[in-house]
Amino acid sequence: MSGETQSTKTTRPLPIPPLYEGTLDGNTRRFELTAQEGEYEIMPGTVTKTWGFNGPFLGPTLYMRRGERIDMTVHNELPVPTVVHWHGLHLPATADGGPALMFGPGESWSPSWTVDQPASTCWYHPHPHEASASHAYRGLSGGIVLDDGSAPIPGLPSEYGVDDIPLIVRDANFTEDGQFDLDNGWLGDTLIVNGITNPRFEATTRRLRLRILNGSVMRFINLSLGVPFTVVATDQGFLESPVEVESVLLTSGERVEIVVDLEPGQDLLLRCERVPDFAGLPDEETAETFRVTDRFDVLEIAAPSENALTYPPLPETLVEFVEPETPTVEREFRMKDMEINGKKMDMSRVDEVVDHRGPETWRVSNDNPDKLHNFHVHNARFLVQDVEGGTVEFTEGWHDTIDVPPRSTVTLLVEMGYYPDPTLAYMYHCHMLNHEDQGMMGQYVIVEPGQQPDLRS
Ligand SMILES: [Cu+2]
Repeated sequence: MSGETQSTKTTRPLPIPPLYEGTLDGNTRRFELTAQEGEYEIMPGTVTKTWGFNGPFLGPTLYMRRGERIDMTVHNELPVPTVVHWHGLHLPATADGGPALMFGPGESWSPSWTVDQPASTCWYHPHPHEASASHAYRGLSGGIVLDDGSAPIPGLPSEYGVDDIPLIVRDANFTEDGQFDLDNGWLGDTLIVNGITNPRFEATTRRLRLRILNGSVMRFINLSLGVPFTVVATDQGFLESPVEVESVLLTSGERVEIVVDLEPGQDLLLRCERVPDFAGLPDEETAETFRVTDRFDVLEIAAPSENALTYPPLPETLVEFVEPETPTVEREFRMKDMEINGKKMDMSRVDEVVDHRGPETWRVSNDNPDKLHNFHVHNARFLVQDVEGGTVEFTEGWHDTIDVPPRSTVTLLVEMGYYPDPTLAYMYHCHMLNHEDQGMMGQYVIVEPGQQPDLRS
């Protein structure tokens, strides 16, 4: 688990999920995904029964471009109902993949939407009612590279699989015969990157852009390289300016894009280190139950050769920051004991109604002194405006998932996609998927001004 066995362990080349660009027909991009069972060698020499999209484990990285229409078809070849949520995308509720849209074995689901948001790294994973954790745990997740057609940023690596590398990082527990242990808690003692343990990436360039997703069901991952690196994007796209850091904490569901400069002859080791200050938990014992004291090797990065491609410096401004409007509506969300505002998820209940365009202020609290929670809003992006009572490590930029440390209140400026539909809800929830499955989730419905929600039954 910790790095002490590093010199003796066997590495394998980092698998790169295939980039799936779909089929372009005019302005429409068509994708077909099949959720299926399979087998995969996650650990060398051990065959594990897995689930994946268009393959045995994980899924392809989907490429989408702003302004295009997406025609998606998802086939369910699993033995159980599922549905797929496009985490980070702003789209109509009919396409969002909430639990009301579950479809059964042998059935298909064909949502469509128009891509209308800035460039970012998003992802997709199942969102079935009370079963999201087990679907994601078995391997149903994949990345989304969203391109907004802007001019390339000088010095920013962008060749997929060469210098622009997706990393899906997650943990798991295995039974003695090498199968996913679904009965032994959701925090595992094995770290998996792009589907395998102990990966190694042979760099051929002097700079890498790593698009990192914490695809864990529950685990917080605190990443460090032993050298400073540069954050260029959070969940919902580029920062206004690059930020140099020593480490970055991702709660489950969060993404970050980092730029790493490599020196010939100097291999690097991406590591998951202990989360500082027990992530806000009161003591080491509680911290151990959430496994934020664990340490793992994540990825060996082999240095490039002397004549490898070099890059110009990153610009001081990555994107122009457009100041959002002033919010006119304020809402409060208190997370405690697997409930939000004292209620567990009820698919027939509308918790919040949004009847306007423009941003809102959401004050999100974690009222459990001894439990970790984070918070994800579907069909939205938000800025962190204030944190009281705790520390959120990286507050710059646009997010869709954020740490809400014990006893803290995080104030967010939330911009939702405005797609009025009184019949279907969007979700907000703790993205520690076992908490979500236990009911720590609520529903909001977007309507025209004056309209009432009328959920389909
Ligand atoms: Cu939680």
